[in-house]
Amino acid sequence: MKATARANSNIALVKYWGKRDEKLILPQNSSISMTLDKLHTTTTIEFKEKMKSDEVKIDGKKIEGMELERVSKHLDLIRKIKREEIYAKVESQNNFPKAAGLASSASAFAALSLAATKALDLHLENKELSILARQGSGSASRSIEGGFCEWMKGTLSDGSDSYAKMIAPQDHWNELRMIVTVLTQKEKKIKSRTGMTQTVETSPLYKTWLDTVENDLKKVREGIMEKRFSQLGSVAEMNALKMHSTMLTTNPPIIYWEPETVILMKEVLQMREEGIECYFTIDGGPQVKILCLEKSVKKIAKRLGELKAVQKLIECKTGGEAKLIDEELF
Ligand code: 2P0
Repeated sequence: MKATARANSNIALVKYWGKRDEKLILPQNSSISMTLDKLHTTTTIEFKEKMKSDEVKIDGKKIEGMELERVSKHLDLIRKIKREEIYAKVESQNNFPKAAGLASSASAFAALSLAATKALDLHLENKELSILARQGSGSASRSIEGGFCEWMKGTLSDGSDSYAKMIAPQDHWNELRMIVTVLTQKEKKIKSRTGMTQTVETSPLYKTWLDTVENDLKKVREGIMEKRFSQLGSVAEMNALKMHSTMLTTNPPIIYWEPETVILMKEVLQMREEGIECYFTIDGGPQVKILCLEKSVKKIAKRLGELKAVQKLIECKTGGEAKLIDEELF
């Protein structure tokens, strides 16, 4: 009744922003992501007959309140499949700062879903695992499979057709890189979940987001499949800017950027003007992720290294699927 899983984080190239069903976590639009090989969550879980409730540690710290409730609710879904009321001890370790806009909930709920179902001897296919992970955190649906994934929004009200599938494998595009910059490690003030609801309800630009996202999906899918870097990068960058435009225009406004974020965005535009081809993307936090090809990594890293704003750089390639591992956290 014990298992350990490791799942990689993923960064969306066409973003998920807004739900049509908050309980089942069904999105307003489909999204496409790149799995990252260097950012991951490892989770060990053990179900024990004698426990009266779940006990969860994240990065060495016991969690309580709403955070614990969110994990327990997810485990309830798994207990329901198993039809057994049995609680668990969980330990989870991220190799990157939690809640800093590096998508920790994606890798976390993917690893938890895989480890918990294995520990209870439930053998779920990737599709079912993605549906399960989605209900913990939408973006987690895209961290079950590796490579490039598309989370199809689906149309059914029970969510059974809303899951992510791999559209290109890990080794599809070996030259592609995503450089993750860590600019500040402050925890963000507005959770994605709250931000999304507020955006759907109040941003006058949200309709434009939905009207244009299908075309972005088509272009990004094509950019990945045909390895057209300029197409992929420019559409992904514009998609991130459009998402942030919907955030900025909510009531009250949501600004995930810090001054350092803008410095980085401008640096990317400047490098591009000088012929170093790269594009940025930004999620629900201040960090900037830079999409580029292997041949430009050194030049870009040198430029970023000269900026005071940058605390850390993590050079990522496409990562693999979530998997069970032998190394246990306890
Ligand atoms: C994404 N983000 O596609 C988008 C872009 C942030 C910006 O998915 O409420 O933590 O748990 O479904 O998955 C972050 O949202 O939100 C996210 P919930 P989640 O990666």
